[in-house]
Amino acid sequence: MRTQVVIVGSGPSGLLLGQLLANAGIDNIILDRVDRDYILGRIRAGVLEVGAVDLLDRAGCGERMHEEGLVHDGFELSFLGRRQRIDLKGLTGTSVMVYGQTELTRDLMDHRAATGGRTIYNAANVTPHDFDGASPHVTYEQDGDTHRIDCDYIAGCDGFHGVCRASVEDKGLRTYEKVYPFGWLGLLADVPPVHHELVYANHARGFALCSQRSHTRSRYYVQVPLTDKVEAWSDDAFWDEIRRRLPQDLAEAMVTGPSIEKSIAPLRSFVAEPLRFGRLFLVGDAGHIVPPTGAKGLNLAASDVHYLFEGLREYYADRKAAGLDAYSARALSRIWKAERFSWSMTMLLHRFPDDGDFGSRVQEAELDYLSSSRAAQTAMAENYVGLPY
Ligand code: RFL
Ligand code: PHB
Repeated sequence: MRTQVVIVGSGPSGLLLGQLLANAGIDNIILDRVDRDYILGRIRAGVLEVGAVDLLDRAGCGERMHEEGLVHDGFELSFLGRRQRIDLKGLTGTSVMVYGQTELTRDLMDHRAATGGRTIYNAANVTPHDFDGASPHVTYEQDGDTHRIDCDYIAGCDGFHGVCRASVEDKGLRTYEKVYPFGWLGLLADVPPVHHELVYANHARGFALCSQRSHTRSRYYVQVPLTDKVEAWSDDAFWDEIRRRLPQDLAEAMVTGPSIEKSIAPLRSFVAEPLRFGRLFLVGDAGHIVPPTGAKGLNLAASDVHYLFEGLREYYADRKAAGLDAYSARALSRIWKAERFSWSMTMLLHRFPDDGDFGSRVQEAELDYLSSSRAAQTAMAENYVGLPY
């Protein structure tokens, strides 16, 4: 087989890139090691920046998001029993869109299927070859046969545990990493959200987040030790714990119900540099991870896709490589700012076992300062709604 761009990974970055390329007349094939239902079973992000919303529109896949997504003009911080609203719209003129990654992925998959895009699921042992030489190609195995796809470029959209970054580890890749000493236990339930906006809670028992997917579906999280096992958390234990971490009025208003999904995710900050090795590009989680506190993971995947798509489009339209040459530096400049923001939100809102009471008091002072300073709120709001592409 031959195509212009092989995309490894059928998550949000691979699908978004594939659709933008297809719309621009650039042929591409997506390979994933698992199948569509497995990918759609993963419950992940829920907040889209305006840049990600625009990109989904440009891909031609934004219709359901605009119908069913919820536009949020602000969010709340809670601490010491108090609640402080961050007025995103008032401070920045911009809002965010609450729309689940699962739904966005489904929209992209359906559109790709309807427009005849080629996706190969259950492709085993996907391997990129000769991307620093003259004949880049990707091999994979399926039904006992090995297949080969020749191409011009390879987009590594295969997530944190993918093969693309692994294949450049001995080629001058540099990595930066911070692992946090706790995880998030998340619960999804068909109950109305406790509040119409998201609430991020700093509490002596640990962080909590009240998020949502719709007016009837809620997504809640609590900080837990990494040693906790999800099987040991009953739904009742979860509901009791999150209520303890919220101000009394919210705790009393919370509607509980059986979970649809429950899982524990570790928190990590990670950046790989550079993001280009010859004709191979790293995109989204393949190149970087943020802790979910700032809701930036999916949004960074979208900005990477934007930069890479612009480079590829320019290359195929005008045979100019300037955009592709600039991809790594442009993407990393935005990535590091989102890394900084996600790290600072994580440090502000979680209990760190080694930081003791001093750490808690410093957090409280910062939250108190935020409550009284429009400048501090503006800085937080600007980063939360997303820095410009
Ligand atoms: P994805 O979504 O991980 O998709 C990668 C795809 O590549 C496939 N793949 C391979 N295919 C072929 N060969 C291989 N060797 C392959 N290895 C992997 C995988 O099957 C998969 O389909 O990466 P992408 O597209 O870059 O998208 C990034 C986002 O998914 C990610 O940034 C966010 O979901 C991060 N994230 C969250 N972000 C938020 O903003 N808010 C959240 O609440 C939030 N929760 C989460 C998350 C990420 C999690 N992970 C990665 C464990 C919760 C979890 C559990
Ligand atoms: C979510 O709804 O899953 C979500 C929202 C905001 C975050 C993290 C996760 O910061």
